[in-house]
Amino acid sequence: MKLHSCAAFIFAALIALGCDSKKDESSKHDDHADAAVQADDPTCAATHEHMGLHGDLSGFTASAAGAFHVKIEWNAPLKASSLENKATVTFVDEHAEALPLKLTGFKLFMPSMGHGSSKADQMVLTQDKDNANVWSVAGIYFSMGGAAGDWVVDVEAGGCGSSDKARVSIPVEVQ
Ligand SMILES: [Cu+2]
Repeated sequence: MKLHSCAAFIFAALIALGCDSKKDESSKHDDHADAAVQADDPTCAATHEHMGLHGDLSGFTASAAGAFHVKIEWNAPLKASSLENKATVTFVDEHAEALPLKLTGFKLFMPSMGHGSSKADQMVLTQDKDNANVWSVAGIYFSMGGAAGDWVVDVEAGGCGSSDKARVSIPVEVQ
């Protein structure tokens, strides 16, 4: 299932720790962080370290099962029959908090014609060193031009042993 299962697991772990005898608050927080990281995938634990910072979801697309929200920012202008196109992919949760995920799929598709990229194998996906929720995608090849909205990207990403997907429209022309 989704990231929620991870959240539930961590929550249970925190409750268990909460039954321990009262010590000073700071050491208790340390215990919680260690337990969360050891008990599960670090990417899952990380989603709980930023609670309370609610940001802006405008520009993001919700995934099919609600596991993440994704935004794709494009270099401009986009050009057909070129490998120079690049994009930046950002994942956040429903509170617009950074959500570290592994980007496992970035598939161009043109729904009106039923085809994708003819050089999809040229793409390079790279996770940002400092922001685990941000990926850069290079070598994006559009087989043909299109008006804004003609092309979409089927994004797939995972964490916590699960994955989810989102179809993101490309809101600019491919020349
Ligand atoms: Cu086409």
